[in-house]
Amino acid sequence: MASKKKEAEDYGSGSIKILEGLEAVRKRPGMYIGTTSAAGLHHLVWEIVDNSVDEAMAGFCNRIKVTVHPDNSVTVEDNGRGIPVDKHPVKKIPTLEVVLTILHAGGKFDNNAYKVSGGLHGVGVSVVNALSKRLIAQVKRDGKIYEMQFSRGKTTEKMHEVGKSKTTGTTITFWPDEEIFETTVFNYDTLHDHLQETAFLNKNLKITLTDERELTPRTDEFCYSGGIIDFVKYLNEGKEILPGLSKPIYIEGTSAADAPDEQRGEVEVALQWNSSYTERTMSFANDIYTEEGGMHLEGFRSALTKVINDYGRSHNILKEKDSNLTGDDVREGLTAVLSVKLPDPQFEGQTKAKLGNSYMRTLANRIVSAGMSEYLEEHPNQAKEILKKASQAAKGRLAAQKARQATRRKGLLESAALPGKLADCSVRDAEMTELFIVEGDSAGGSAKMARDRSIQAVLPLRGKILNVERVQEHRALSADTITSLITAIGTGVGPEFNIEKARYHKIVIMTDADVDGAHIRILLLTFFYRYMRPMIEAGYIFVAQPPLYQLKPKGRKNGKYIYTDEELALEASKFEDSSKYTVQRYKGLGEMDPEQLWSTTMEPKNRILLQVTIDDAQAAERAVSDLMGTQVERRKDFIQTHAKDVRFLDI
Ligand code: 0RA
Repeated sequence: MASKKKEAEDYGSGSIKILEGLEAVRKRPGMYIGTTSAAGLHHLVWEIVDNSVDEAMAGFCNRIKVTVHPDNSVTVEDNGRGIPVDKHPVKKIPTLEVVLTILHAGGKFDNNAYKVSGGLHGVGVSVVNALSKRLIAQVKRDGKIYEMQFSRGKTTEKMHEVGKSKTTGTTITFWPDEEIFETTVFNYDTLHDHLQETAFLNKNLKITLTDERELTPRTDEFCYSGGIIDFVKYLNEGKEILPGLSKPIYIEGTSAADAPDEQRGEVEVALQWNSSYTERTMSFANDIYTEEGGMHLEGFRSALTKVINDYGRSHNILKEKDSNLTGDDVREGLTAVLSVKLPDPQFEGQTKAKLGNSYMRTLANRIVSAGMSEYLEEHPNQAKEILKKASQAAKGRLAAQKARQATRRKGLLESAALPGKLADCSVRDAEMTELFIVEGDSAGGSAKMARDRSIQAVLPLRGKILNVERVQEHRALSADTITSLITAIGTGVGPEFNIEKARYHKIVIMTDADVDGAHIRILLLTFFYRYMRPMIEAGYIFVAQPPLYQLKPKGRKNGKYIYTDEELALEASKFEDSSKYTVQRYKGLGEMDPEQLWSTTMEPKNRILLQVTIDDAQAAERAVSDLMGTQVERRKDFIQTHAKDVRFLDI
């Protein structure tokens, strides 16, 4: 009797502590999930999925299903061992309850070497519980199905049996709390990209994503038998691969068998060069994307540079007179995925996305050096191609240096050397001024007449601008359209880039509403993305939205401007007598007179500008190279999806 009473008391005081813990999460959600914006909302899904991935890494799970339901709840189901349900030796309540209600109780129970959930965001499933207005956990284990329910972290149904099962696994369904989150609507693309990445990083793990919010549910399934090799192939899709390298190079290795626990780790990397001039290396530690790089990346890079130089020298491809290839030279056109696993990752840096464990530099360096020199020795033809590509990069680098020096010298000599076609504004305060980049001389003429010349400058571009994705820097920097753009904007590019020198804080791309206009817009965005990315990040780049139609009652001079096809359809559905209206379609900016161009597209109080942002550098980078590929569809996609994301009413 006495001992039973004691147990009940323990349980009681324990629960109070539990509630205090989860109450803290609700009071300061930002401390646990970073933000309560859309990013924080999706974080809830990553938290649960990471736990399932840990089961997979430990070898007990090979399938994860994520489902978004019509009421914006999410179910994550896995076929792992199932969260233990027996009484917790210390807390004296079911372990399932401990995992869901005690902060940081996530994975303290097993000795799985490497964990995603212990990493950057490893705040535990209990945080998801605290931030959900409702959560149901089901566990299949020991032949039975157990269930437990919660609301805002508080138990609403104690653990009980709800059925029998021959299999094992965990299923968690949660309803994010509107009291906490700015939005509770999940974004399919965000889920898609993250889960696909997780599948690439965990060979043979099958992850399905289903969206039941659509009339016909959308499903994607990700499962890659090649792991990061498939990841690299995917990143290089649509690109021209260096001859002989259609199979990515793959290198893997682990720490020595006698390494102490705190120096243990695994390194794997897949790499493949394409004919472009940009590098795309993604690095991960315990499946967490290390956007800021870190020790593992440093080790990989220094090994790659040294091994390629050594091979070039010893095989007399690099001659005595040649200087060494730089890191940038050997990485030109490289696509690589580097993935390391370690027991206790330290994440540092501004966004805590930089791996700090210094032994990882040594380990990655040793493994990549050994693997890469072996590869080069065994594949002389591929080695020759890689050296050729890097040597061309070195030549290009020297030429670009000269070209940049030339533009700088020009700038010094003729300090007012603005491009001749630029109609500049009179106000000099960049914060107030705008530069309209306009397609073609005739639209340029209209825009020059239409503008408010005190704060609006106009730069007409003749013809298509160069596709900077396809040429080396020195060629881009010697093309007229590009140099006039750079001088007009004033920031310079490359090492000389300085956003403080921007002559305008709004750069507005204004092109026709047709295919050519879309193409020019994409080329300009690519230019800004590759050469002036901080301008996008600062929110300085915009896309103008001219009207597509004018709807006029017959016999009248003025009508209503229509900006989208949806808007036109909506208007048309209200016509009582369609013969009383005419619809004029504007194909180009040139069809509008200056007055119309001003009032519909340029006048600050009426116009709609789309602000171009990069909130997801990864998606943007892929989109930019996609749209330079051959598929017109993808280009259209970029403009449509990205332009929509950045809709911005400028009043
Ligand atoms: C604690 C201990 C063990 C597994 C788990 C938690 C676990 C958590 C989640 C969350 C989602 N899916 C999960 N699967 C497992 C180890 C279990 C054991 O030793 O049997």
